[in-house]
Amino acid sequence: MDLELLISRYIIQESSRELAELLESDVVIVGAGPSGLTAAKYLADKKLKTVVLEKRLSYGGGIGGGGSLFHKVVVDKRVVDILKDFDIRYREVDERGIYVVDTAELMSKLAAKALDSGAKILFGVEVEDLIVRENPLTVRGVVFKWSAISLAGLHVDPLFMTARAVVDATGHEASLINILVRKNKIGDITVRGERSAFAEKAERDVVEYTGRVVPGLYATGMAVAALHGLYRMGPIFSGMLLSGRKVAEVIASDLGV
Ligand code: 48F
Repeated sequence: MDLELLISRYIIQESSRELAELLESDVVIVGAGPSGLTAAKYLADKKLKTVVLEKRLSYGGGIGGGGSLFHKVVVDKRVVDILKDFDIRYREVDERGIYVVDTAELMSKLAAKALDSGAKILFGVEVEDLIVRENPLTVRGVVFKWSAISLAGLHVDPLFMTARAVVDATGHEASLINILVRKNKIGDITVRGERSAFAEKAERDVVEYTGRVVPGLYATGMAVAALHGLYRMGPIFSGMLLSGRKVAEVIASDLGV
């Protein structure tokens, strides 16, 4: 048998088999940035079937850009336990509890530990809508297609993936929350858009406001800042990691695990 045939057969067979299983997940996280990847590990640790859908062909979101392309980002002492959970090395640079981490190490280890814990990460998948039910408005999953389809400008119907919890980890875009509000005419939720820089307050508030948006839909990371009109913090990432861990805790509690 030709090797070319085997290559194609096993890629399609194994991907389809796994994808079919993931269509009924416990948690779908949209966006493989720092908050989404952190949430994925802690949710998978709870044995929840967790999948991260990322529209690009790589994980890390805004981490790779570091601070204006410098290859380090800052974290503070509040996340030392999270860095240890992920085996991420850090260097203390200031006695006020300021540390720096390497961007390549941060993004790869967040992803590696999420995968080790059992989460799946699928690249090139764009979420373009939500599955909803009414009274009360509840999110039951996502509507997705391969990113290449939208990049090519093709009109192709998408597919569905159901979940007990969907997480908007799409960053500044807050894609899912914007879709929820725009397509379902929700009067009482407004995406306020993030404010100018006030790093210290932003770092605290983004964690405090992390949580459930409507039943079935949760927000983490900069999507929280966009929703609630919070300040921006720039390339300090403690808030993102703490927000990811918090959303995992909220979901685990809501799902009773
Ligand atoms: O932007 P991103 O890194 O989100 P985050 O976890 O972290 C924000 C920080 O990186 C930084 C910051 C904090 O200091 O300000 O910006 O909140 O990652 C979001 C990911 O979601 C993907 C996008 O490609 C990125 O990798 N994404 C966005 N919309 C969709 C999506 C979508 N509709 N479907 C799939 N993936």
